[in-house]
Amino acid sequence: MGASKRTLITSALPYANGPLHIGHLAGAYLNADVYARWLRGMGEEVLFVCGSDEHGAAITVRARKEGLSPQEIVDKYHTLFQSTFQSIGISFDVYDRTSSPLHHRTSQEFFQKLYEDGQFIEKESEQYFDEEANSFLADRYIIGTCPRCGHTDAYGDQCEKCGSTLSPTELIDPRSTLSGSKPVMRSTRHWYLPLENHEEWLREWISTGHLDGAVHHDPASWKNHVIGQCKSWLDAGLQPRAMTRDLDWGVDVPPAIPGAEGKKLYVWMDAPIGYISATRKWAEENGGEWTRWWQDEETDLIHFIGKDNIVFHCLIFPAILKAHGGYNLPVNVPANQFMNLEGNKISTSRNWAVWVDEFVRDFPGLEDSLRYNMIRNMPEQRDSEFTWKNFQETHNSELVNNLANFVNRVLVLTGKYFQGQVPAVALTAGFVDPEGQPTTIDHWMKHLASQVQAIDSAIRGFSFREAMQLVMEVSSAGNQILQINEPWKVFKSDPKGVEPVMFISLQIVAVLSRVLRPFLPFSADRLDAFLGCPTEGEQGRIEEVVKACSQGRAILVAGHQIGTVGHLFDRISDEVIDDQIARLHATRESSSAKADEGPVAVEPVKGEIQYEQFAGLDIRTGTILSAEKVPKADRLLKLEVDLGIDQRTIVSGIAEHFQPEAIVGQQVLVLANLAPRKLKGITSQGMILMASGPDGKLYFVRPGESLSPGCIVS
Ligand code: B3M
Ligand code: ZN
Repeated sequence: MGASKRTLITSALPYANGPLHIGHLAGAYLNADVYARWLRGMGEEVLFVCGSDEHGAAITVRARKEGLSPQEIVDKYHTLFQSTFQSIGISFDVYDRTSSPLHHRTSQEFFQKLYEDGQFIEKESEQYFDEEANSFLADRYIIGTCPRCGHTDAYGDQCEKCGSTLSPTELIDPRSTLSGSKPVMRSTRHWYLPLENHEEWLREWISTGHLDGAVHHDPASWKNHVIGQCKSWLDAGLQPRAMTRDLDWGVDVPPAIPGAEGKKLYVWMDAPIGYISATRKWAEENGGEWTRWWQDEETDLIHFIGKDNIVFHCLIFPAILKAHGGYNLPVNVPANQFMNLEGNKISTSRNWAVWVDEFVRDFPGLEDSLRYNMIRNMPEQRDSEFTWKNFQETHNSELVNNLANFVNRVLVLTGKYFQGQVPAVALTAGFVDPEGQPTTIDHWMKHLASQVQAIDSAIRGFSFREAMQLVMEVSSAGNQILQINEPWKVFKSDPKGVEPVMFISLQIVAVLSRVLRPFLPFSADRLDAFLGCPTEGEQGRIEEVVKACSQGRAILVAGHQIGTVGHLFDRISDEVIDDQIARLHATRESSSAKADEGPVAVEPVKGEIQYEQFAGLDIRTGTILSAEKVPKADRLLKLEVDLGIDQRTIVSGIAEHFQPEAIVGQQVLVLANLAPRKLKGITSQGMILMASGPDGKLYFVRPGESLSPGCIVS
C-alpha cells in the first residue's frame, strides 16, 4: 500500500499468431509503457516484463492456415513482435517467449508443486475426438452450427457471428477442422483446479481488497468494469477448471506424474507463469534475484491487459499463485476496453486493422504521433475509436500547432536574441501569466511543479488520457505566456526586457522535455538535442524537475548553450490520410470476398425474460429542460426532465459524450419507474435510454416524430 518504490509491471503476452495492431497497443502496451517510464522518471525501481505467448490453439490453428509448423509460426511472429515493440518505443526490460526451455521448466515446476500439494482434482470427462486424425480436439478445432443464431461455422468455444460463448457440445452438427469428419465422444483424464475452493477469499479480495485478514489494496483504485466482471463470475459460482489438455503443442505435464503422457498444460495455466519466467530470464542476464519481484511484499505487481483477459488475471491466475503459496497477488489490474477502427470492431481475419509494423514503415518519424493519438483515445473506461481523420487532426492541431509551435518559437527567439544562450535573469524577475496577471519566475516554477504533480496523480490513477492532456496544458500555457508578453514587440525597444519571459519559456520547454518522455519518447530525444541536453536515460529525470520546480529553481541555468533547432513535427497532409483510408477499405474488401464471414459481431442476446417482466417497465417520452455537470464526477450529468406526469431530476452517465448545453431541449425516452438511486448525493429518479454505437459512443434513443412528454412506450 501507499507509495511503493518497487513495481513489477506486466503487459499481456500477445499470442504469436498474427501481427500487432493498434488495438493491442492501446489495450495493454502503451499504457504500461507510459506507466513504467513515468515511475522510472520518478526515480522508482521498475521491472517491465512481457513476452510472446506461443502455446494454445491460437498458434496451431494459425500454423495450419499458413501451412507452417507451430514452431515456424511462433518464430516468425516472435521476431516480428520484438522489432515492432522496439520500433514504437515500448520499453520492456525483458521480452521473453513461452517456448523457451526456462519457461517450460518454470511452469512444470509450478505444476509439479501444485500436484504434490494436492491442489488439483483428477477427473474423467467425455471430449470430442477425431478418429481419422487420431486426436482429441481443442474447442477451436470443432466447428458447427451456432445454437443461438444459426451461423453454420461457429467455433467450439465461440460464435464469431453473434458473439456467444459456447461449449463444443452445444454445437449442432459438429465437425472436425482437422479431417472434416464428425467427431466422437471419448473419455479422457485431466487435472482440474477446484476454483470453487478459492471462491471465498477471491470474493473478499476483489470486493474489499483484504487478503488473509490484512489490507492488500484499495478496491476503490480498481476500475469498475474490472470489479464488475469479476463479481459476475463469482456470483455465477466458480467451477473446477481443467489445467491440462490433450494436445501435441505446449508445455508437457511433468513426466514424473502418472498419466502425464500426451498431456500438455492448459495455455492459461502456462502463459501467466510466463511473467515469472521472463523475470527469471531478466535476473539471469542482469544479476539480481527474481524472487524480490514476486515474493517480496514490498513489490507492487500490476498487470496491464485487455478486458477479454480479466478473469484470467483477477481470478484464475491469483488462484494458481495462492494455491502455490509465497507469491504476491496484483495490487491492480487496470484492464482497458477495446479500440474500434473507423466505425467497426478491429478484426484480424477481416483485415480491418491498422498494423503497427506497417504504420512504422509507412510513417517513419511519426511513431510518437501514433502514440499520442492512442493515448488521447485510450479505451480506459469504455470502448473508443481510432479514425485516420482524427489521427491527422490531433497531430496537426495539437502536436504541430500547440507543442511544436511553442518549442520552435522559444528556441528560435533564443537563438535570435541571445545567440542560443540562456540569459542571466534574477529568479524574482517578473512577467505576465496566461491570465494576464503579473507573476515571477520562481513563483511560476512552483506552479509548474504542481502541474507535474497533477500528471503524476493521473498516471498513478491509470488515467493516461487525462495525464496526456495535462502535459499538453503545460505547452498551451507556454504559448499563452509568449502571446501575452509579446517578446517580439518588446525586443525592438527594450532588448533586456524580454529576458524574464524568454527565461521562463525556456524552463517550460525543459520541463516538457522531461515529462513528455514517457508519452512521446522519440520526440523527447529530439527535444533534448534541440535544448543541448543530451539524453541521459530516464531514471530519476522527472523527479529532478519536480525538485527544482518546487524549490523555484531553474532547470536550464544562465549561460547554457542550446543545440541546433529543428522541427519537432511537420503537418500531415490530406493526401496521406486519404491514402490510408482507401487502403484500409481496399484490403478489407479483398479479404472479406475470400473469407465471407458475415457481419461484424454484436453483443450476444441476454437471458430470456417473460412478458410480464417487460410490461412492468414504464417507459415515457420526455424532454430535457436543463443539464449541468455533477462536480467531481467526470461521467455524470444532472438533468431536469419534463415527463408530462412530472418534472424530475435524473443523473445520467453521459457527461463524456455530450456537452450539457448541447442537449437541452433534446427528446428522450425515460424508464420512469426505476427505484430512485443516490448518485454523488443527488437522488436520480429514472433512467435515460441510450444506444451504444459500434464506435463506442452513446446515442439518444427518441421517437421518430416529435411527441409531447409523457407518452407511453410499449
Ligand atoms: N495471449 C491472450 C491475448 O493475447 C493471451 C494473453 C496471455 S497473458 C498471460 O489476448
Ligand atoms: Zn451465433
